[in-house]
Amino acid sequence: MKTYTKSEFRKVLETKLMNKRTATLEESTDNDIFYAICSILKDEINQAGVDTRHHNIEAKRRQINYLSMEFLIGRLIESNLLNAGLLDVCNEVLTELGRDPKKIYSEENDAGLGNGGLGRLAACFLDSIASLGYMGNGFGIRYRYGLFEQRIVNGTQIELPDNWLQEVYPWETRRIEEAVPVNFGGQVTSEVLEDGNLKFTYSNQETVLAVPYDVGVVGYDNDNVNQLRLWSAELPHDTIDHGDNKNRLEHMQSVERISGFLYPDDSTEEGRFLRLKQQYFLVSSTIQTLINQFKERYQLPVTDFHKYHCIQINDTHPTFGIPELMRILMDEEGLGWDDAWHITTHTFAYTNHTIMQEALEKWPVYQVQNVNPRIFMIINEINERFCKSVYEAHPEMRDKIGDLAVISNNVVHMSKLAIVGSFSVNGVAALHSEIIKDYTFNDFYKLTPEKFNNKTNGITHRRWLMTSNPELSNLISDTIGNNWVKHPQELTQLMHYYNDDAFLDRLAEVKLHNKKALKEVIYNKTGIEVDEHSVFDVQVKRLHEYKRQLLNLLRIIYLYNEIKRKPSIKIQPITFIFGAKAAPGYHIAKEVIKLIHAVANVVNNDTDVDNRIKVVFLENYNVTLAEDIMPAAEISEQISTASMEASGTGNMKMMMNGAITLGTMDGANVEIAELVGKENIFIFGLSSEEVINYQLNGGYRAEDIYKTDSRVKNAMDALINEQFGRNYAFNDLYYHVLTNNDPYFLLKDFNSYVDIHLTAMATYQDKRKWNQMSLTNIMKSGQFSSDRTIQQYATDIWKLN
Ligand code: 26Q
Repeated sequence: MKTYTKSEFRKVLETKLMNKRTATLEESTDNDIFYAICSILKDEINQAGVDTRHHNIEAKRRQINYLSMEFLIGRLIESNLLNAGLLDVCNEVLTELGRDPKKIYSEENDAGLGNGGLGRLAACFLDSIASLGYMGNGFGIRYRYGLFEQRIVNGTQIELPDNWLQEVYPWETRRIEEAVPVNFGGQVTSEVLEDGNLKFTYSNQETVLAVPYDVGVVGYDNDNVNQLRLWSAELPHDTIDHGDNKNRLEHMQSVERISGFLYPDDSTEEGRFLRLKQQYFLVSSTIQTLINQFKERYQLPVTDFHKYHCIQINDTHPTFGIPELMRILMDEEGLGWDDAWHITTHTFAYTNHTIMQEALEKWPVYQVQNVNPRIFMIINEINERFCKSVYEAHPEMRDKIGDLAVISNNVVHMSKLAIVGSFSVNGVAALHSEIIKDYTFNDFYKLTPEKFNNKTNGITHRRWLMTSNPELSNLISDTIGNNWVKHPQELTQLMHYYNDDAFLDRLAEVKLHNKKALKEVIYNKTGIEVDEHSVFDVQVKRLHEYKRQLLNLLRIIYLYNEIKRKPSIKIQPITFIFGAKAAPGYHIAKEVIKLIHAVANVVNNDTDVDNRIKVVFLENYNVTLAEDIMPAAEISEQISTASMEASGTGNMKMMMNGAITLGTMDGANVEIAELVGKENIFIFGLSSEEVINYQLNGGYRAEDIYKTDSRVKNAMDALINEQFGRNYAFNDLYYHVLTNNDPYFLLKDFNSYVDIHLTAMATYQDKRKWNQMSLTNIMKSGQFSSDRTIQQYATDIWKLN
């Protein structure tokens, strides 16, 4: 991509302002300048994107296609500037013009097309795929409304629509000429042809037009530009409505609802027909496109498709891609079942992100039939052939066929379909991948052990260190040079500074600087004044029972009551920072948000506490807010019930920014602990084995702990004794824990949590030691760059090398 001197950049900026916004530099608003910069970038991205495409087609490169219902990409301006090599020059020019670059970049709306970890992972992966120079495109949905905007009113979560497209989205290009029809519903009939084969005909289907909007994905310093293709649903122009205009308008609206909004639910199975339609909409439009492009661009027979394509499905949400590819290969390309099945099962690879039974997707047969009856027929056939093959080839597994079946009790089990139709099944952290093999999908593992593998998640260090924490990034480069930028594992070079007091002091200064910046953010958003010298203890993630924000609160309540008991007690000042959205229908999660606010209200204003503890809830936690929080974190709360968090990625973001993890041996925490060593992490609580054993044996007796342990009882009783709210405000939480026998082991882990917290606070008193721990975490975090993760996918699964 082009490089610019400062004067060149200033000049092109002026030209863009004039042409696009009819404004001079002097009179232009931040918004004008933002769009002008985007336009400069987009010219570069478009050119490099075309060159990339030509080169890829010419070389007939093998490609990875990442299908995901979520892409939580956040703002793109800084990461695009960085990757295009223009961030420094742009910052300098803006500063010289007397403009604040940060303010200008904050003109961009977050593209919040995801719920949490899974969607953000997809975004990090795209960045790494492009930055490693691979040919790999993302496919998702251009939701008109992204994940809801959270407001807190009187301590209660209110959901507002996320109107991210209100202003022009500068990064997308609509490509109506590449729109494809997606067919829903209707009937299927079959006839026997002369050659004995069956021909299927569809009738009465509803056709929806899938219109692509492409967003360039810029690789770091390599001129490689891939695409994120987001599909939008429209009524085909030639649709005839037998009726009046009002009818047509309603029809149009019902079609556009398909890409209308992202389902804000990652906890419970939402039996919603529209969500299912969205899933088919994504895979049908994408796979039609891949087949068409392959034939057109590579001029090869469709039977070679799998030699040039891998399709990675991000959890089971795009699993209908498997029967959809079968449908296209058989009904449209005329292949027989066996050839189509060979191609399909050599194309798809499935990533699992959860082992929680209630989060494994299951759809009633009639709903799948309604979405597309031909797709259901194919799933049914896949199931029958699969069960038959187990019966014949694995007599020892015959009594397991009922558990293995893709369809049982009139329900389609998406994970089973995904496993049967894929050549690779991976978990997202070492522990999680073992649990999948040993428990969740153990029967499948016995049948096809070679499919199962681990790919521990990662995060892009370009966004989560270089652009979000420039102070730390610069300190690192000043110290060890900038080799680490392209080889993040080289961060280990920092180990030579482990005993360098001057360096450790600078590290501490950077943290303090970032804490002051977050203090500002907190004050502006909440009016709460926090002490930048207090420990910043952070738990930011979706609100879920298994993530145990409630355990964090019970610990805060315990500390508070200790202070009340003896106000003169010596304690390390702490700021507890929360950020979390709750699914709108998730009552208990919303109660926890209320409790956070109730506790904050009491603790922050109690004169006995004397500002030594502050509790802060930052509303509308999203990617942009995370970029302010991560650099300032000192303690990273990763306290899920062991075995339940598949990986976690916030843990990696905070580690990379020098926070110390305080957590359970769950998900990727296990690998963090292994890397940094026991001395550089605070681990507590039950092990995953212990949790699973309790679960297999009907749980433990929560009542007993509650009755016999006074620390537990005191903390729990605060929920019902009106300490934090009148009229039994938190009865629901209290009874939810006790009458359900505490399925997330809050009470069981409470004491070890309180104890490890005290250990951490004692450790904090030794500043030098703490800085060394922080340094150790930073220097080992290169392992969690998504570049490492993508390298492993590319080599082991996608075979791109
Ligand atoms: C399914 C059906 C209907 C409606 C919604 C859903 C749905 C939506 C989103 C189910 C699950 C999700 C999201 C799951 C998720 O974010 N999982 C997280 O993935 C991360 C990346 O691998 C892990 O680090 C986290 O541990 C895991 O919880």
